[in-house]
Amino acid sequence: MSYSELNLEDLYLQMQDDLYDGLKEEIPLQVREALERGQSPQEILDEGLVAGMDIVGVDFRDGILFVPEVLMAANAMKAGMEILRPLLTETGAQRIGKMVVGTVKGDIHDIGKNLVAMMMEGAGFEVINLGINCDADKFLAAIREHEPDILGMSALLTTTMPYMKVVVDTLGEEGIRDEIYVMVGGAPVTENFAREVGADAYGRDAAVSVEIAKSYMARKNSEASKQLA
Ligand code: B1M
Repeated sequence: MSYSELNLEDLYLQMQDDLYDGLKEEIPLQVREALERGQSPQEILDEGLVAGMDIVGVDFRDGILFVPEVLMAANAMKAGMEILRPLLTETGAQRIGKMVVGTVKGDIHDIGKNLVAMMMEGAGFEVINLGINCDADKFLAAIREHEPDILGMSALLTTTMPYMKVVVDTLGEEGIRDEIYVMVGGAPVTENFAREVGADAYGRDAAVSVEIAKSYMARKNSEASKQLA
């Protein structure tokens, strides 16, 4: 189908509908159409892909959709994100820091975490994306190997979010907690919860996470230059 005849509002509604129906061949066509009309990647994410996934989330919660359908919707969303990936990651921004990011143990949700990773890359961070179901040992090994400035953890389930504390505590036991800035995020995570698990910051969404990470790097660099002076 050609989407050029739809007005912008209908194009986004179609994108939401097709994401809901898991039509992963259609989503990239619609994303390209929106880009051709001058829409920014952020607008396409917010108005089309994330808005569609929000509807999926509500119907999943209410027992109208089940895991197989939600998985198809997730794959359709990923197909759209693949079109946006180069636009979000290749901005030519100067390297400003390094981040290790992963979804915690027991949790396989990765769409939001991948979005955070892409936007961090676009802002100039080198990102080591550990994937899903990461235990404390995996985070620890990656921190030792890559020596990042920031550790990002994602959790989408109320049953897996407490694992963030296990990771933070492990960093403490290993004596490296003070060497790394810990950010946590994911739908059930809150500012209070972030404090409770001993994280340094809560990233409400990908854009906010990027801003928090950038201001942390600015503080870190200015402290380092004060010490040199
Ligand atoms: Co899941 N699931 N799911 N699921 N799923 C939720 C999370 C749920 C809220 C749905 C619901 O009931 N309404 C519910 C959790 C309820 C709860 O814990 N209270 C739920 C459930 C119950 C489950 C299963 C247990 C279902 C079952 O098997 N019976 C199961 C668990 C599997 C497991 O992990 N062990 C399950 C499985 C799945 C799928 C595999 C089918 C699929 C995941 C596919 C994938 O990710 N590859 C899936 C999906 C897609 C969802 C919903 C519908 C959508 C999640 C999503 O991708 N959102 C979700 C409903 C919802 O969240 N409302 C749901 C879009 C994404 C862009 O947003 O991930 O929030 P989000 O990320 C945002 C911010 O949160 C933030 O920035 C992102 C971008 O702005 N952020 C960070 C995220 N991580 C960050 C890290 C940071 C900073 C910011 O670090 C610095």
